[in-house]
Amino acid sequence: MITRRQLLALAALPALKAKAADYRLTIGPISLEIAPKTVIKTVGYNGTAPGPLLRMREGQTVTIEVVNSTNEPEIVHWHGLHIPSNVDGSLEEGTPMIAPNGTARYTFNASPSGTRWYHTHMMAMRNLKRGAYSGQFGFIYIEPKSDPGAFDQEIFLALHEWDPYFTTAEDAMDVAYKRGTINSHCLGAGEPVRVKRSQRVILRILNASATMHRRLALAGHSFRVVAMDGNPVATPKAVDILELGPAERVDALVEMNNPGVWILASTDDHARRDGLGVVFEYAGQTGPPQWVTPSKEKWDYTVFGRSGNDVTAEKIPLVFEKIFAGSRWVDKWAINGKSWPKNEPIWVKAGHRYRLAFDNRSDEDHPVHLHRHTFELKSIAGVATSGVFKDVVVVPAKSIVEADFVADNPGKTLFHCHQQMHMDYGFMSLIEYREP
Ligand SMILES: [Cu+2]
Repeated sequence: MITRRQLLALAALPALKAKAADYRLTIGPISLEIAPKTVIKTVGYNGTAPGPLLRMREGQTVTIEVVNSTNEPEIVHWHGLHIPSNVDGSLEEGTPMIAPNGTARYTFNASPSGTRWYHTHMMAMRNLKRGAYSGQFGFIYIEPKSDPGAFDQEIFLALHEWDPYFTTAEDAMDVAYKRGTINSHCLGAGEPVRVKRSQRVILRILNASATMHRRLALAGHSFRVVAMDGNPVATPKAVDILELGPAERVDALVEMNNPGVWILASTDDHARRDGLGVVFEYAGQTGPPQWVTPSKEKWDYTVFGRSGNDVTAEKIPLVFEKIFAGSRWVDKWAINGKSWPKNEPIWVKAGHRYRLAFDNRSDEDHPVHLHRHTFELKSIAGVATSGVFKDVVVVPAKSIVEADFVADNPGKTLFHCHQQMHMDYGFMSLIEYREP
């Protein structure tokens, strides 16, 4: 006979058992043959790079189990999601690190919809095998509740470079790379993207570079930009060139109306020769892939927005400056005169709207990233705009960009430059919510 007490205990058992993870990522050493006889040895997710595409539905509660099979501490950041600090994947916000050979579980609500991604959030400093220099990156796509989009084929393309090395070309230390890939192969080494005439193809492009800004063209075609950093833009527009700083994403529709074998690649000749490209092949077409020298079209975020800006917000000035650390040494970076971790947090109040005024006084462009929130571009070098929502924005050298965000996700929030060397050397600050 089973007692009532035993019966209750049995009934409670399934509830006690942890929910099975929806996704599992294993961080471990990988060998990636990016071109014949060119094997990159790095660290990646599930044996490859990019890691698996994690597709989820908007609003779905997802659990991701991450196994760290390396001998180094690791952490995974879910880039572009509005999730709590303890699962966002940043040590600075208080997410626990994953111990060497340890396991972590991240449970969160998949939001907002669109092209997101995941990547390691470790510092690399002078170790070019760590952080964003490694193969630890992959796409997340969060399906919107409505509007599945009108397209015939969906292609995810991630840009990355390999074999990084230090250079001292311009006085201070910088990083350069021997090879580049789109997805896991150099231009011409992998399978082409196969398309058919009259198809509408959506390209979801991610610049997963640790440090490089990229311009891309697809010979014989133009891109209709429909979303940036996963968020639909106010004014979708056709352009010849896409420009993406580190961590930026662009979703672009391409009308396959020009049969042939074409190259989508970096507009930079060196980068293209080093492999940063991929072939697009129409069904039934053969011959060597064609490249066409692209136009010099200027990249301008504001063309995808609405002109003008009629909202007001409390201004937070953020001045970016380079601190020369000496010849043949890595420069340091400061926000409002102080480098991480010596700077005070930026204090905000829940529910308030803030205008981040990025004042870049340095001679380099910076892809600055706000965790756990989305901002709306409000002005680019004096030109007022609205309707472009992002989580990374490139602030060009010697210029001012303004972006608004609503403090609607309490908890420690990291703000930093996504250029790995800039982040590692001081270009970082925490935003914290003041108690009401
Ligand atoms: Cu930077």
